[in-house]
Amino acid sequence: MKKLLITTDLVRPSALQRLEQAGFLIEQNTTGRLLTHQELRQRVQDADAVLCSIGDSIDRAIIDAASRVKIFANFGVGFNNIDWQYARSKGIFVTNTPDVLTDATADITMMLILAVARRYREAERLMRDGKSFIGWATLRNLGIDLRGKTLGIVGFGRIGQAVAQRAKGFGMKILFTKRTPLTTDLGQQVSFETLLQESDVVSIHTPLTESTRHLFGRREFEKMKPNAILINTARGAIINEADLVAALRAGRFFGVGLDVYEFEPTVTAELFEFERVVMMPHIGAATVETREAMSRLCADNLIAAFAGQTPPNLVWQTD
Ligand code: 8YV
Repeated sequence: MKKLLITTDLVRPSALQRLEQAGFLIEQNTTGRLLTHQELRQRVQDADAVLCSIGDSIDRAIIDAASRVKIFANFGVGFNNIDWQYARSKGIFVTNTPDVLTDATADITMMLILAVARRYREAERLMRDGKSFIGWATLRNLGIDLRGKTLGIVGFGRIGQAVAQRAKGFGMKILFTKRTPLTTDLGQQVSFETLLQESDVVSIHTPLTESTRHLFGRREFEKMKPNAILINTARGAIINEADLVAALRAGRFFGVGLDVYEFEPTVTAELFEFERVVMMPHIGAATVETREAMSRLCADNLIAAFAGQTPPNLVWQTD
């Protein structure tokens, strides 16, 4: 029997069943929380495979302890939580779940853009407080139109492009940054500087790497239009949250929409002070269909690894 440690409760029953049928003996984390580093280190010792989530830090200490592990199958497209170069150097497969969550994440990005632009939170609160419909206050609830506005997409991979497709339907002009040159009908490739200066809405869709950590801080906020909207559905640490709070306090931004946080699962408390900040609990990929598909991909990768095949979603083959 090959022992599979599953650290997360996100995996759907259909995939669990498939894995059992494929001969995996499943040990699931049933604590209802993330495993601590120490618990993880202990539990990987007798595992042959690990299905982990982006909340697990798979660092050198974990990889060294995982002497029998053949594959870390990450439940997520992002894999900044895994020292994959080190794992690879030790002959361990590392896989992720690309493509299947592109639409769900692009959808939630549009949801955040619309929620901030139309001041959804304030309007909703007025309703619940019974303070709406007390006459039409002309200046109350005034949002901004998306048509004719410029959306700057930082990182133009699968999710960035899916956001561009949606935003074009809303009549937005698209600017984007990307490491490699790209000519496309979806929008215009520009420098990061130009994107910051010209966008009414800036949306982040780049992976978290050493070069994108704190890509957004005080200097970048100052270059943006003072009334811009900032959206992050990628990784929290791409934004320096202390600088974000300072910029919000200084009255910058029409509003901010966040699905991810620098110190996840902890949320910087000051962010709750601002009515103009719309926050979601990292639910970009949280739809029934997407979770099902992510579970399926994890199972595909695990099963392939033990069938003498190359798993289909090796992270070092990511474009
Ligand atoms: C997932 C994510 O919900 O896929 C990713 O990279 O950040 C999320 O949308 C997460 O993977 C759950 O582990």
